[in-house]
Amino acid sequence: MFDIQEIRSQFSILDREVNGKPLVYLDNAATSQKPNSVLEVCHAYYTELNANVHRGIHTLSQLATEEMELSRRKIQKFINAEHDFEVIFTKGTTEGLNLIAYILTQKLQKDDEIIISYLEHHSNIVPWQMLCERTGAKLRVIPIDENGILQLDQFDQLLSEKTKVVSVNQVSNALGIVNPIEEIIAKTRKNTEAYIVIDGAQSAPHFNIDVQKMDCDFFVFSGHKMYAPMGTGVLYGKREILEALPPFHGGGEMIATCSFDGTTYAGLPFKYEAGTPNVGGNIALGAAVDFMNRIGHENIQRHENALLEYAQRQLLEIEGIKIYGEKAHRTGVVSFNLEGVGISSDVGMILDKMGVAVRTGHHCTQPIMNFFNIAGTVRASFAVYNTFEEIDILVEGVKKAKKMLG
Ligand code: C6P
Repeated sequence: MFDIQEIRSQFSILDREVNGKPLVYLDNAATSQKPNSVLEVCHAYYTELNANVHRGIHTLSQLATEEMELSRRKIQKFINAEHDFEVIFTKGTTEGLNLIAYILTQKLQKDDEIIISYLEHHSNIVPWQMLCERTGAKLRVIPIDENGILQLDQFDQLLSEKTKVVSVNQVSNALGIVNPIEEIIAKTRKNTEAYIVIDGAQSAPHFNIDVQKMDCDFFVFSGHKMYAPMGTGVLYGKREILEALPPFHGGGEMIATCSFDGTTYAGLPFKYEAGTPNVGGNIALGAAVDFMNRIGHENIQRHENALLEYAQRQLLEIEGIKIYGEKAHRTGVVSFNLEGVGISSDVGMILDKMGVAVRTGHHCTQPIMNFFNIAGTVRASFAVYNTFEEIDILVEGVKKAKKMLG
């Protein structure tokens, strides 16, 4: 039974008002709200358990370690990784992608190629540009058509024996487009020996993830976009690949032995988890996974897809509205502009006065904005606790903005 009011009752923040109006939170692609069960786990950690992990003989340290490792196993199940030590805690997608680009440095040479797509977040562009600077490799980009859909025939032409990395997102944050990663991965495997990296920042909150079925080498996502605290995230990597590659940060926890003559590294996952981790956050990420499992992926997806379809239908009734990626397969996001309204933030400010939180601007995807020759869009993005009534308020707000600005 999918009971939206019961789900909403788990998020205290949804009861608050903004500018004298009930909060309508539609900025979930930036970060989701956190259910009370997750907040309670954070509170309980700091009031009952707080200690450093993997270091102490004392009881609290051991209990904290057990809880964090339990959370790792929950995440392992959540993404269907083969081993729990293939789950590396990070502080988010950005750190995960930078980590991968850094540890691949020795694997790339001058004129090797890295393929990304036009739909990438800056986090999946800049670390690869930095890797190109370090190695002399070249960045290649899968183009999009006017609907924002990746041109896979062009991808075929980009693939060659020079391709050493293919890194794409499963869902675009700016447009919500679901990319055909199954096809991208199959083509890459067939034609190259490239490492395959999937940015799951916008898919993990919505989809059932199965990294073994997907057959990617790396999968990264952020906890804070899927009901967990800020500063949490996961890097999944295949065992044999992580074992063969060098560490990222050096420091405590990631060593087996350390002397002035040299250091040997710990096994997985600790080799990639230097320093004191975000113990409370990582435990709470496990609670966020529990929250999503209790509702069920199918229910989450069905509800969010219905919201998206409803929002798109209602918004398209407004004359002069343009929805980017309107004809593409999308999830969780509707991104639009109003004819004659040049600045998306003006619309965002009017919506904010009505209690509606959306994101405006380039959404850290300037290449997409340049492609459509715009400075930004208004982006409404959905989570499992959003309602059809909230979409009605959004649409009313957009109509009002059109009247005031158009
Ligand atoms: N997108 C958005 O409003 P971090 O900031 O490390 O948690 O995630 C970075 C990131 C990487 N890839 C994709 C596809 C993303 O959507 C994001 C974050 C947010 O769209 C904040 S810019």
